[in-house]
Amino acid sequence: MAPARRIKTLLTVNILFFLGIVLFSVYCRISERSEELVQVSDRRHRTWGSSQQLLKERDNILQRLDHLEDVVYSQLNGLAKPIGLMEGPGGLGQGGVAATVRDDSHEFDAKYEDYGYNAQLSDRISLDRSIPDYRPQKCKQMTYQSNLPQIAVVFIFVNEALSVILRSVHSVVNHTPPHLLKEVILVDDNSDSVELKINLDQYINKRYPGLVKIVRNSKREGLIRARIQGWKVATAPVVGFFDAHVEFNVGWVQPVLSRIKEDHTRIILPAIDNIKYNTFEVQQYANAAHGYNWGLWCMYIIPPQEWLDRGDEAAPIRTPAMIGCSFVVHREYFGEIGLLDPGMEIYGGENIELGMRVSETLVACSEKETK
Ligand SMILES: [Mn+2]
Repeated sequence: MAPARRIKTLLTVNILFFLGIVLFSVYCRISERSEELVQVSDRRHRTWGSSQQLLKERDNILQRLDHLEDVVYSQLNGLAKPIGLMEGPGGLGQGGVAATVRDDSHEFDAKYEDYGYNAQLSDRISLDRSIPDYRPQKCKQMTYQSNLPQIAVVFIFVNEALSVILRSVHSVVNHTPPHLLKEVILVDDNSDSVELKINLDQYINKRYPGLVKIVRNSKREGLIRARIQGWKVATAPVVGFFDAHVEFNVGWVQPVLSRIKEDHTRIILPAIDNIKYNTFEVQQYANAAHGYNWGLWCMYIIPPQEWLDRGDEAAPIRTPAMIGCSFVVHREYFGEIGLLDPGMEIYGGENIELGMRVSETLVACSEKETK
């Protein structure tokens, strides 16, 4: 039995020795691996560290851009502040809802009387306020060519409130694609107010250099010759004539320019809603054509039967008369047909006279507001 026990002992020793070697090599491998792991995790840590740094740098750049944006905004906003007005989104009258201001001072009453609307309230409503989009639903889905002709927008005024004029300018700039708006022309028909001279000039020259031009009549010419004055200064192929108390809405210009591009002998009347004179609330007006009564006084009329039969509220409406405070025409064509009659002194005849000379269209898809 003794040799068998010896063999057994030797075998056990061998196995233990073998196991020892295996365990030792496993131990070595594990320690190597853990060193590698340490290195890898170090590397990872370092990469993480550098990406942290990148993030920090990016944050710094973003912060600087934010700061720059603030500076630019306050510079721009600062332009309206010295003249007591407000720019930017939000505030009173935002979204075209009724605004009120509690003030029964004499100044308040005087301004009401001077302008026929609540000018003091207007001064407190942002020049960039939003208004509701009352266009027919279908108009919002329509698409237009991108290579439409450019437009010059002419605003005529006499003794209008500065904030109302500037809101007209802001809203047309805000709601017209820049590549389609060649210029805005303000024709001052010899206003008396000082703020419409110095403040308006300074503000416009800083805020819209090169885009907005101011033309001043040295004597009161009346609205017809004031519009002709604007037409003479315009250089864009299409000219739009508006009172300086309007607010334009999104997508107003594309349908107008498309119709004129198709046929340059059309005069287009953008559809109109109402801005209430006392609260500046924007009220929707139904689609209508423009007509006149036996006294040649203008009036809204029901659209023609053929338009009603079509059942398409986004379709343009043919109309026998026009409206003087909102029409767009091809510049050269307007010259060819003899413009507006410069012998006219005041409001009320041009809308019928011009309507008789041309075939025209009202575009329901083009929305803007007036008081
Ligand atoms: Mn008007």
